[in-house]
Amino acid sequence: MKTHYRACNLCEAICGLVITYRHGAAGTEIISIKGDPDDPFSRGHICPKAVALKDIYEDPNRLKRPLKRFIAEDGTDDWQEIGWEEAFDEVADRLRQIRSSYGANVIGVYAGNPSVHNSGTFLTAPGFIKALGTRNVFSASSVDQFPHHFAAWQLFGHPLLLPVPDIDRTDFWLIIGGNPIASNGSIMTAPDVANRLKAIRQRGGRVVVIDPRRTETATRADQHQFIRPGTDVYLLLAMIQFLFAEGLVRLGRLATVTHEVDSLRAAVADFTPDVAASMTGIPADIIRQLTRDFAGADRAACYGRVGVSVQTFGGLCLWAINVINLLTGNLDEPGGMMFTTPAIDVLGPAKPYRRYDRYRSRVTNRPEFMGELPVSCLAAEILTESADPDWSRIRAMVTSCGNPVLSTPNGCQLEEALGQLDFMVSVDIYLNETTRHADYILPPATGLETAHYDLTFHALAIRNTSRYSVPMIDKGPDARYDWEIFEALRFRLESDTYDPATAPAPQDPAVQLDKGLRYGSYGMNNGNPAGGGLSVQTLLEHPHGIDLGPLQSQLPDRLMTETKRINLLPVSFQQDLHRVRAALTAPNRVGDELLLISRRHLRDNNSWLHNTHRLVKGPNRCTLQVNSGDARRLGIGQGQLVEVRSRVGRVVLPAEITDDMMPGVVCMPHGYGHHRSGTRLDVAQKHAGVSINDLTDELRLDELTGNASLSGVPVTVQAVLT
Ligand SMILES: Nc1nc2c(c(=O)[nH]1)N[C@H]1C(S)=C(S)[C@@H](COP(=O)(O)OP(=O)(O)OC[C@H]3O[C@@H](n4cnc5c(=O)[nH]c(N)nc54)[C@H](O)[C@@H]3O)O[C@H]1N2
Ligand SMILES: Nc1nc2c(c(=O)[nH]1)N[C@H]1C(S)=C(S)[C@@H](COP(=O)(O)OP(=O)(O)OC[C@H]3O[C@@H](n4cnc5c(=O)[nH]c(N)nc54)[C@H](O)[C@@H]3O)O[C@H]1N2
Ligand code: SF4
Ligand SMILES: [Mo]
Repeated sequence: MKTHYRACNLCEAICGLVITYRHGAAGTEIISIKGDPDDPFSRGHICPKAVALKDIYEDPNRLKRPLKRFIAEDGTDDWQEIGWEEAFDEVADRLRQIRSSYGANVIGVYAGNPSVHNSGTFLTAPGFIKALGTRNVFSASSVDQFPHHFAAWQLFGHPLLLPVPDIDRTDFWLIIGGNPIASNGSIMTAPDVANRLKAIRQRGGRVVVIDPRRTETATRADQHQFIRPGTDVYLLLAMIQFLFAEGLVRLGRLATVTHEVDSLRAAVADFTPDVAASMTGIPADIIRQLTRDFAGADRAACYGRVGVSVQTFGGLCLWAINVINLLTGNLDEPGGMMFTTPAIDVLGPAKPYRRYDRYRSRVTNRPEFMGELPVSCLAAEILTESADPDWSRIRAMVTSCGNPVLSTPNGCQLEEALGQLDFMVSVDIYLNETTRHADYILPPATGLETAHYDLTFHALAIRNTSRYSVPMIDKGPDARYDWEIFEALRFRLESDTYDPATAPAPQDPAVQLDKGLRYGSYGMNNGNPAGGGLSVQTLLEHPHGIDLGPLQSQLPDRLMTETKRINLLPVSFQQDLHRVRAALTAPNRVGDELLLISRRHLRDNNSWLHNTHRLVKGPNRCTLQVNSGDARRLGIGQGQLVEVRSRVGRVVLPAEITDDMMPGVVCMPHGYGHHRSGTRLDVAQKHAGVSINDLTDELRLDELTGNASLSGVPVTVQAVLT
């Protein structure tokens, strides 16, 4: 029996694992997967998803060789396995052909969430996309954290300069629109968040949760307030207004680099707690008390996540959250919101960031941000013909690590659009609701078969840490790593005379990672002595990972704004306040409408871990949670099937009556809807559920950032009479 140590790459918590296994005649047998008590960061914690690494490895549905679509004799579509070189040649040929006939922009790209959980993809997919030369790049970022990036860019000068809550040292953790007990934390890598949260309370601190649902996190907090979905901006503006009105502003150390304080005070003057109360449903006295408590705490962190990001005022919400931390002296201070000093810094050298509005989406005229267009616009870009031959519709798609049919708004529309493409290729390990539309699927080695360094999540962690994982299982000669796939395609796209016999072999990402470590803040080649300094070799000698200490204050030096100062009220946010004012007079709800929000469950991972029996067994989790008062009014019984309708679609699912829901709000998980035909997901199909994104609306988005507004979708709910 052998033992292997690695970091789990399934979610942002990057827990250390101890895996025991043995090699036998029938291949590798994984005996156990447990938390690694010697990992200084995760301290032995794991969640039930970790065992999925075994299930994915063993899953008979997981693809291992390229699949090509063909038309069978009976006229139906079918798939055949082909060789890798053949697949690379054919895919690259088709992409080149399409590009030379219509221009590069007719090729669309969608990169999904695991792109940031795989260092091979993270390092090589951008080079491939650049070689395609298209502007039509989309990703899961615009159904998730675009507002975080936008606010970070505007305030601190770079979209990736994201502050994280220093929860191990805080006395007051205000959580708005996040449920870390279920999600294990996001834009806050904090393994074992439950014990870290408990520790705050044990040392006399407070945890307050603002959420339309009494979540698993809310029940562990000192205080929970329901909030009407999509209205957080009023709460946050009122907190800023009240901080000024009560003289609670303490800029502290950052006062000298912070400007436009008076403009901010004037801009928020009319957003009082009373105004906020009428919009949010939170009593004004509670807003005042919350603001006083937050400002009065020695060390406080106001943290917002998906719930405040995927809404109509997501950009303003994230801006306001940063502003509240700044005004109360909690930005860049221990126990507040801090920046990491990662071992490998992905931000690059300080230079003005200009990747915004360099071009716009053709049909919807939305500005580019970080080299991407909002994914809410993708279906329209495929479906809308253009008279302009230079600006054709998207005719081909490349997807990688993504399942946008289930994860982006109006999934049915996107599904229809994907069906109208001339060509599609997916880099993915499953034949699922999205990749079934492809002509070729290229499945990389994954999980236990790969080496891994968490470039993204070490950079967003609540402590500075570093850890490198080597493959546990040899992928075998028939498989390819993700970086081999992207590099093989890039080489072919870049050169007209590509010849595999003479072409260079793709470079193993370990080389780049080693360089990043060696020349990084703790690197061997960066003034840190050999032995003490980091390199891939040092990390190999420390298989449980290395703790590099608590987060350090680093402003103003770290600021990447051109002025090296923080403008509290950038023009973009100031202008967007007009939208907030206009919405004040719009009705909260019309007639019988309820507002739909999403939820995560500890045993789900977006859309893609439903093919493991261990994670889907038990009671059906794909239910519509409804408050008991609403259920009574609508004549809905516990477990009864209900029909939910929105502007874009309808779904039918069982009701779950619970007073954990705010009255007027209903809730569904996302990532279900596996009833769609043509997939190879034997287990998931038996636990199909329905997709919330057949209800979410591609026309609802945050005008400022282009992020989808998935929260607070107006729906009607009706009992299905059987
Ligand atoms: N209504 C609603 N919708 C939401 C959300 C919500 O809260 N509510 N959340 C949004 C958020 S935050 C996100 S991030 C998105 C996620 O949206 P997506 O990223 O589009 O969806 P996932 O379900 O994460 O899909 C992951 C895909 O990657 C594949 N995969 C897994 N491992 C690998 C690998 O190693 N290599 C490759 N190449 N592929 C792999 C899986 O098979 C799957 O197809 O969903 C968003 N959609
Ligand atoms: N188990 C599990 N873990 C995951 C994932 C998963 O699918 N399953 N997905 C991963 C991904 S991709 C991400 S991005 C992270 C997300 O991590 P989190 O942000 O912690 O994710 P959620 O659990 O969706 O929490 C969002 C909360 O916002 C609330 N909410 C909805 N609308 C509003 C609103 O208008 N205002 C306020 N104040 N709250 C609102 C919801 O009720 C919910 O409790 O989780 C990651 N971890
Ligand atoms: S919390 Fe996340 S990183 Fe930790 S074991 Fe679970 S899925 Fe893996
Ligand atoms: Mo996400």
